[in-house]
Amino acid sequence: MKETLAIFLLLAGLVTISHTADVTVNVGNVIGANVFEPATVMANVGDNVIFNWVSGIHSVIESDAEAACVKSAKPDAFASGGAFAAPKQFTVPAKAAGKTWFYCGVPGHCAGGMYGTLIIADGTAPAGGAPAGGAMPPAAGGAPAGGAMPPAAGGAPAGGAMPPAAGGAPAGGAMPPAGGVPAGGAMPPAVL
Ligand SMILES: [Cu+2]
Repeated sequence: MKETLAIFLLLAGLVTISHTADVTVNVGNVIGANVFEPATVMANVGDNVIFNWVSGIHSVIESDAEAACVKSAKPDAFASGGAFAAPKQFTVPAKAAGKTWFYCGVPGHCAGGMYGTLIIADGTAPAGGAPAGGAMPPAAGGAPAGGAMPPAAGGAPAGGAMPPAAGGAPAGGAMPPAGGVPAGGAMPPAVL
């Protein structure tokens, strides 16, 4: 029994250690906008917040308020140390629980909306639920990410015209009225 307890405690310890994660923030985006995505970043103490340059020329600087556009007065305020183009990564360890802010120091970018908020939870409750930042691998056998689905075997050719079903009405053709009453026409007097 003692061994079982020891193993349980060891596993519990491993689970706690493996709780830390990388949280990725895109700097610029695929359409070249001057943005951080997401603009509100959730992390836990012990996580690494990884700023990942996607487009443009940008920097990351900690500030003391949202949209302040001025470097934080904290002596250990984080900053990427200049403006960079992709590929570039800048990692900020999430050291203490709390809220801080960041912006891009390239002239005009912060004023144009390129700023964000970093919320660090103490780790006892997951921030935002899902594991922060981790990309879910596609399920085995699933569709390839971004790939085109091949037409199902026996299906209609993509973009092609469907042949009319055997015996069916020709596509676009007029259907004869069913049962006699012509659509929109006058009712013939009932035969007495
Ligand atoms: Cu920028």
